[in-house]
Amino acid sequence: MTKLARPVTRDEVSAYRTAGVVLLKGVLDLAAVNALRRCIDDAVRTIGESPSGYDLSALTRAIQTLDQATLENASSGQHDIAAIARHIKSTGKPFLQDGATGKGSFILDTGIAARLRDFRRLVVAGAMPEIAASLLQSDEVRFFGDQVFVKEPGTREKTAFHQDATYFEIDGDQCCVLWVPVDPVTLESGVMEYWRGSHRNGKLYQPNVFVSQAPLPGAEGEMLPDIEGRRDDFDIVHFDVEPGDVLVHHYKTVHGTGGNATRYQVRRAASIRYCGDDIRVTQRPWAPRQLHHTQQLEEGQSLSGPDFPVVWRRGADERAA
Ligand SMILES: O=C(O)CCC(=O)C(=O)O
Repeated sequence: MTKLARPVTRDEVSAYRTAGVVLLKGVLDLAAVNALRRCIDDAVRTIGESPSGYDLSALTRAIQTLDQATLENASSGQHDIAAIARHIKSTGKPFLQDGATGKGSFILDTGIAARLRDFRRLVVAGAMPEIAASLLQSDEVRFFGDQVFVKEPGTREKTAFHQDATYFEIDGDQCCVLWVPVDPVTLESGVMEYWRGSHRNGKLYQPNVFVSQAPLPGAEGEMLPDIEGRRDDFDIVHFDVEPGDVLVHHYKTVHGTGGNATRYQVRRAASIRYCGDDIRVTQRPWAPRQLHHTQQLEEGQSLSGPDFPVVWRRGADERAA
């Protein structure tokens, strides 16, 4: 029995392959959207318990406004704010902010499925695995990981253009990222923008710290071109979305978002990643540590074990045609 509100069409599969991104309108039902919204709100409410939760706006403000002594004192056990500040300053790359009031926060958390049971149930047993299966065309689909991204009204911080692949310690073609909004989102409130076709240019780009093009410490890869500064030189697309819609991109498609310049509209979304058969483990020592992972996989291995559960199997979970 399908859990989708409607099937994914052949045209949508071919758009995903060609453009590296596709908008699936109205593919989730109201119950799924409401359940995900509750989970995102829970994740934000309990962010203090997360080993990987950040208020990126507060971090940016601390770095921009405080002196070194204060930064040293502000370093919590969870995040070494002073080290992050020193690194960003040393690259000379500016923070990417737009004209919003600055009253809101950009909140980011990783690994919610490992700490919130309802969230895990949704990403492992809800409608999302079926979406991934339709697009990846794989015999098996495994859950790979998740983040939530919340931009409150008045959030200035953009999400710098980046490519997910070099944050992940995997290689291959069959990895897709579902960006699932639980609010209406437009360019003004920070919808995703994608460099269409960039998943096929054969490049692996240096990952950055999200609020700036400053690369992650020790990161290897090509330097991303200055998309923020020369937008017209790139085929950038965006899609306004509503709850029930899902945007899916290939993990090598370059993308980013603006701040949230609205006065009242919060922008909450979950980013949920799935892998297919051809994905293999590779070492990327600069990749953010996945503190919730319980196992260490070796270079070249397929994904396996409880961190990467099988969420869909051809035959067993396939919808009857
Ligand atoms: O929501 C955002 O601001 C960024 C999301 C993102 O980069 C992702 O889902 O891969």
